[in-house]
Amino acid sequence: MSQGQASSFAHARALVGGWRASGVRHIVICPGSRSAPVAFAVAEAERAGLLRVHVRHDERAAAFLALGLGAAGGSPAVVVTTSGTAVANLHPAVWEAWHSAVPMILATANRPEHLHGTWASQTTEHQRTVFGDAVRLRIGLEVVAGVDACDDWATAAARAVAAASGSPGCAAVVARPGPVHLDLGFVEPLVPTGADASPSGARPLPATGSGNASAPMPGAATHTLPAQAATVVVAGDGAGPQATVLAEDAGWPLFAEPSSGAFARPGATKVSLNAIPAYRLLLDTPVAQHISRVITFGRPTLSRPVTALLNRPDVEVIHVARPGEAGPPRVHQRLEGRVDASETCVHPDWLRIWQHAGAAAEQILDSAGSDSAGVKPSHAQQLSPLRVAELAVQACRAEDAMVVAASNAVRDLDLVAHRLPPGVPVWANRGLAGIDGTIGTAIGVAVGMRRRTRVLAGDLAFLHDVGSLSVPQMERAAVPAVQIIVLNDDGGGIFELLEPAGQVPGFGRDTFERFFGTPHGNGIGALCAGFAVPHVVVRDEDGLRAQLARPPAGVSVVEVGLDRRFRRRQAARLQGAVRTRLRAQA
Ligand SMILES: Cc1ncc(C[n+]2csc(CCOP(=O)(O)OP(=O)(O)O)c2C)c(N)n1
Repeated sequence: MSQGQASSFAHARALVGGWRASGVRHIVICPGSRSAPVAFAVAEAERAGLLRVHVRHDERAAAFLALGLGAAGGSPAVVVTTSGTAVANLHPAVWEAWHSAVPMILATANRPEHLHGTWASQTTEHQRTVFGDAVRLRIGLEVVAGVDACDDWATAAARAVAAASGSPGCAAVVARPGPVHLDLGFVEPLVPTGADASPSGARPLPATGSGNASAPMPGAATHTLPAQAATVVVAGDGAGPQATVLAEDAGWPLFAEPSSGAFARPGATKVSLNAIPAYRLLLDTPVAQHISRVITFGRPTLSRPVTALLNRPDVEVIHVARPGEAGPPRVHQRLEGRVDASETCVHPDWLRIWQHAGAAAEQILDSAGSDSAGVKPSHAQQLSPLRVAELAVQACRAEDAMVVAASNAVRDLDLVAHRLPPGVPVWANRGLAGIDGTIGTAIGVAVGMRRRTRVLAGDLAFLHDVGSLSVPQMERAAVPAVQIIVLNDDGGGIFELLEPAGQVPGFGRDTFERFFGTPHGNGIGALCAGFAVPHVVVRDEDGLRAQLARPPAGVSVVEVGLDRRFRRRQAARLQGAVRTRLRAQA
């Protein structure tokens, strides 16, 4: 730290320079007065073409946009906010980033520490620690009159990038990608003055830490598992192709969640034959009784049948973890590093049995829209939700991306995701599986990956994040096509499949509707119109196909009307049909 004058703006400029030098490419900034020094420093960098800047009013939407940008790969995106409640609005995305290991930096402006807890406007003593233990690293910085700490701020910026990226040895609580909080105490003046040096006169940046933003590679250790006939590989969210390689090399069935990234080996042009279609429908059939060992990768939290499998007392669970990742609660062995099998599966029939079972389930799914399987949609709707997911998958090209909301959307996709071209990245906020932030995340993924992106979301997930449709006019042209397919069943369809929709003594359907089904009647088209977002309603397959074939530029919405009660009938009949077919084949 050197003595001498340096303004809030000079410190903010050093901070932004530190981020840039460490590989940050995207800044999401929300308007505010206390954060003005950073706004001007960011404006300067944007003007020089050094950063891509996104402006959002709603800090919750801003943070989910940053989450999507970080999920798209590469360096963390930075979210900049003013002080006070603005900061608390970042919290949902911070939790999601923590649990799904997405790099992200929260840069929150504040008043100097001596004003915290003094009733100074928009200032709280809780801001600096608001995220508790849910950040990998927290750094408080202060501008002190008469002190030039610009080098310290640039160094802190680099440390934040390293910690958010999961680089080891940078004082982060866990060496995994995740959120990092920089709380910035600024003093007046909050805008640049004539005394601030021009950018060309800015001092050279001090040497910065590692800007390596790639996910940490598993350690060098190699573990060899004894091949054993009754093993399956479960690839949860974020598992990656290591799961595919193990399943293929050992000849084991692979149960891959849609956001596992494990449908194909690296470089493969076809989906792995080990990936078992509709695996979750098979876990309630006799073939699953033989499973004695499960190897898990990533975060398998999507379906109850998989959770039940992992909790079966006769099943051994081995989790292949990334550094700092705990694994499922009931795990017999936790391995870090490379895992392979000692020999190929001694019973090749094991894989074949599962492949046949998967093919049978797939046939039933294919007929799910017809009378023959007894799972025809009601008269009120022409399309079943599964068919919508299937058509969305069919429309995807290898250059596209897909983002899927929590609740039924991701579970529908789970049954058809193996039909996506292997190059299509699928993102789901599975860290905490909230229905919030889907639209913001999707825009972030599309912008960060520069890919046309399809989004599958229920109506409540859509409404929850409708504010993310608010993209500043001058940024719209730079957003790739983000086509949001809203499965509108007027409420929470997933609850139709859960206990509250069953017989609950003393309570009837009216209670279910009021507290779980929660019909809202909101006009999705009218909301879209307010945001100048193109919107269409489709009623049949041809209509949906036509829309999927030519998504307009930028954000757009395709609304499909569905019957919520149909969910329960369809789920029961599908499961029943699969069980009956496999029993007949046994
Ligand atoms: C932020 C958040 N709030 C509440 C929930 C609980 N929740 C889970 S699913 C669901 C309903 C979702 O409805 P919708 O998005 O329309 O999808 P559907 O269930 O109809 O498929 C709710 C409220 C949640 N997961 N996340």
